[in-house]
Amino acid sequence: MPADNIFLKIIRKEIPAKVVYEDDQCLAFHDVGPKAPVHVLIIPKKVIPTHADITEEDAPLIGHLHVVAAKLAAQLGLTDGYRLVINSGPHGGQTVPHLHIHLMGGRHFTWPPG
Ligand code: DGP
Repeated sequence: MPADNIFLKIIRKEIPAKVVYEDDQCLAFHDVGPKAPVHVLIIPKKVIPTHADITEEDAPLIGHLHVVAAKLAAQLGLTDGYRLVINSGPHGGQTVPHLHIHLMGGRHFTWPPG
């Protein structure tokens, strides 16, 4: 059994979150420490610790997360664009060991990232 973490607790409603979308496959909620005017996290309900743990059978689920991201971006008014980020593992800067897509917008982002 994988180690528990804060996002699994949010999925189980054991701790609160500002949820903006939920279905049987995923949950989306505002990041507790937003790095942009809009900063939402989209997470699968399936336990997938990191991007590196994705397998072929997860392809429809991962696609669904991106469809949800695009719909949320539109609903949240990000008509000038947005940035999706997936941090994976220590070098990727991942701090919560449950796969998540950062959806950020409402300001201009630079490249390369830090
Ligand atoms: P990452 O560094 O890619 O693993 O991003 C984890 C994000 O999760 C980070 O931007 C802060 C956010 N976060 C951590 N704990 C909580 C929490 O309890 N609630 C919410 N809403 N966001 C959290």
